[in-house]
Amino acid sequence: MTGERGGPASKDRRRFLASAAAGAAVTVGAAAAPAVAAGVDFPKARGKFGAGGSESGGVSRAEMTLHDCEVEGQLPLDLDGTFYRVGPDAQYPKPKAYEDDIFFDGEGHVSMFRFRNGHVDFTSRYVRNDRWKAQHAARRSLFGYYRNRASDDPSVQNVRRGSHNTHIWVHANRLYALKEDSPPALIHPHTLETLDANYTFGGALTSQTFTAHPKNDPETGEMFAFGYEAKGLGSTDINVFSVGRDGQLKWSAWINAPYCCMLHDFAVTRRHIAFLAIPMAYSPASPVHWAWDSTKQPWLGVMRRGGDGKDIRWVPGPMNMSDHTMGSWSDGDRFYWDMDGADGNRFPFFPHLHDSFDPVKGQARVRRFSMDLSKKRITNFDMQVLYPDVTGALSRQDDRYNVDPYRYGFLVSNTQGKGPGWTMFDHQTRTHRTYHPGPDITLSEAVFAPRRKGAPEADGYLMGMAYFQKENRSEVLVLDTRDITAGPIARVQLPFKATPQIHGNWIPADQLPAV
Ligand code: V55
Ligand code: FE
Repeated sequence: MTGERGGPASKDRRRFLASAAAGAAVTVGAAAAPAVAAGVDFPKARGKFGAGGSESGGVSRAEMTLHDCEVEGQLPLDLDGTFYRVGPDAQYPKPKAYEDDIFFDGEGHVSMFRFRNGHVDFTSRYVRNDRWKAQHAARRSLFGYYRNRASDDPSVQNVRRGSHNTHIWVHANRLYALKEDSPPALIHPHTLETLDANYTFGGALTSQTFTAHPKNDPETGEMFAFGYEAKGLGSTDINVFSVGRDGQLKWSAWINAPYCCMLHDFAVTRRHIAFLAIPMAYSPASPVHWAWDSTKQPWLGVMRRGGDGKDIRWVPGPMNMSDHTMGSWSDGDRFYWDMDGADGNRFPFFPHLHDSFDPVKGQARVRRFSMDLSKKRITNFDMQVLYPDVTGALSRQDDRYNVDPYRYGFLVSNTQGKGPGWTMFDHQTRTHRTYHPGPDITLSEAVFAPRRKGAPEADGYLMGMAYFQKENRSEVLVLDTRDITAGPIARVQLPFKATPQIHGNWIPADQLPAV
């Protein structure tokens, strides 16, 4: 997560672990309701949950409706669809004992920019899940550390803690808000009203969890997704499944990870499905569920798509922390998967079990993972850095190519001396171009919008949020992919700072139900 964030939190990891362990031991007492209700007073110190430095640049909390945003430049009149985005936007400050909780634990706040006839309407709403409702009624934070049930207030021990703060996805005319520890929340695509905060496909979903990174197959109309820790926190069980065009659960298989770790994204091709286990592993000693365990090895697991999962081959390989898929494909029995990834932990806010955070090892580059499944014996997976000169995060592609060979990818990059940028890669020529917005402007994830239905791969627009630090407000910048270095063709302006963002998506109007 680079995006709209400040520098890395400068927290003492050991102290964090130690105080967290102590905090966990006194959880129940510490969380008892105060005699005097605390006011809504977010900490000011950078690095504290909800404060200016907790990786997010603070909180927004305001649910907004803005009819007809100011637009500078020329928006194509036929650009018809919605740019959705979501991120953790702390609903309430945490109790003192949990102030060092991480940005990833904020409540999901969804926003949308509806583009039509050269006009753009903006709406933002929190996901009204069980957690949000409980805290709304109590007027305070009731949930402790990220994915740590033991730190929750006694009054919410049986309340779902899913925050739905990571990604939004559209399939079969439905809009989902996603968090990898919970089933999806079903959201109304035009009002952002929460329709079902625990959507289980009519009870058919057996996994307790659902990834934030599904993939759509445009040919079969299926959505592929998975849940990890699918049988409960700490479990190695993975449920991988597809949902048909009709919105019904279609195919399901169960596999096991080599150890319980963060399986944030995955790969789906026409023939294969793959997972990368990384040493961001479950640790009961960590207050925030995960810890970087340098004694563990990454493993790549590849299985046949549509099978029962028994054929999965887990193979070890070089140390890395890769999490976001740029693209993946199969060429016969050969499987290829591009991700942005680093040589070590890239999230300084998760504790280390055996070493300490290394900012050099935390720098990510685009890597290509591959496995030749025709071989009887495979001793290790292959990993190659494709563009050594570009560091960045939040890989994306033209999502119409999720399961097919692809040529173009996008990244939020960072260039020494030039600051943040959006980089577009052409894997065929192994070249790249970068748009740099200039000083004091930070960029969120860039998403791709096809120029029109059936446009060639990556022909269209690249858009995303830019935060203008000096003016403390945000804009959606719209670039033409024919030359992103030319700068925005249009700027959709908000007179305020946008809600924090993890991921977003452009959804063409023909994939949404009529208003
Ligand atoms: C990520 C983000 C999350 C999370 C786990 O980008 C992984 C990775 C915003 O929450 O819970
Ligand atoms: Fe993600």
